[in-house]
Amino acid sequence: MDSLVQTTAFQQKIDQDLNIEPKDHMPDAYRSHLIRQISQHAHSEVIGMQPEGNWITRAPSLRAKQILLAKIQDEGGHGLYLYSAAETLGISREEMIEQLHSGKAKYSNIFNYPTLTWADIGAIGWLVDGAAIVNQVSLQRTSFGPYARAMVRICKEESFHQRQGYEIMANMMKGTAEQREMAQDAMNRFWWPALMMFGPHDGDSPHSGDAFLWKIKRKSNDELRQKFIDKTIDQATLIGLTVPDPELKWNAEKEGYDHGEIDWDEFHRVIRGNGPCNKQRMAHHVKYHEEGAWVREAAAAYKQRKNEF
Ligand code: FAQ
Repeated sequence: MDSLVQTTAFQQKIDQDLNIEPKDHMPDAYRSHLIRQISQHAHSEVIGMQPEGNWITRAPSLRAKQILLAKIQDEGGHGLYLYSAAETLGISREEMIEQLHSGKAKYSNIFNYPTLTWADIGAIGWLVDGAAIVNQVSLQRTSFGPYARAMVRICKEESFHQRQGYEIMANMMKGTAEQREMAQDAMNRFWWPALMMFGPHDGDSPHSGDAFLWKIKRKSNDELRQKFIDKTIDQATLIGLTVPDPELKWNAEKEGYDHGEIDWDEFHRVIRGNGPCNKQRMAHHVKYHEEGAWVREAAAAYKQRKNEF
């Protein structure tokens, strides 16, 4: 049970914009809030390797294949930093994976959509990494030290990812009519799910109250979504892509775009497990996790033996 003195000291630290470190006192609710968010973030990075992995063998050139391989490997690395950051809060990697497999822990809605063409790899890099960066730049100032520090490196890598995705889209838009159509189709399918990545509107976001009190979140779901929309529209226009939202309109007063209504039924359907690829993503993760058991056992045995000498 937290004493009043400890809780006050914790909140004072937060109010002074000081980082909370793993050995510092923290309320149980802060700890569990972070475990939920960081582990879900880690799962997203790792599950996010699957839709892109689908195109490694079919990348259109050796250069494209090398870049895609490096990007996917980066995403695996991001998952590892994030699992490590969550472990400092007292949960084991095994427990986090168990929560993922049982459905207790979520991962980002976006990775439950299929990658049907090469242009989808462009759309993922440009839109999905682009949305992830907007969110993660703000998380560099989150109050928990290990999470904030992981974000600094992750953001640097994500910005390469965003550019490689944009390069794919820009090249396709300079190509044949069929390639342009493919790029537009990818944009049409990924735009709305990318907006959903920022989570429900502020008034419908149950975790935001605590997240702001504890400075886990520095900007709200809607603020970040707006930032992403405003910066992405110019990029789309520049290469000739149309944003699939007829209600999109510049609002001079707020100096940002107004947009059409997001389909929240679709969002909830997908995050509850009923998106186009949820079952496939999880079955794949479970299969390779089970097949990899011998690697984990060997690594643990090696570590134990090393400690004995
Ligand atoms: N998907 O009260 P809030 C990437 C859930 S990394 C699924 O607003 P919160 C890199 C939420 O968990 C992308 N579920 O929650 C990459 C909660 O349910 P719960 C991942 C979502 O936590 C690129 C409920 O709705 N990034 O893409 C989503 O305050 C390419 C109520 O929501 C992060 O995870 C969603 N989109 O705000 C990798 C960033 N949104 O937990 C590979 C860190 C909400 O009670 C390839 N996370 N929910 O069961 C965050 O910033 C926050 O957790 C939010 C949600 C903003 C996602």
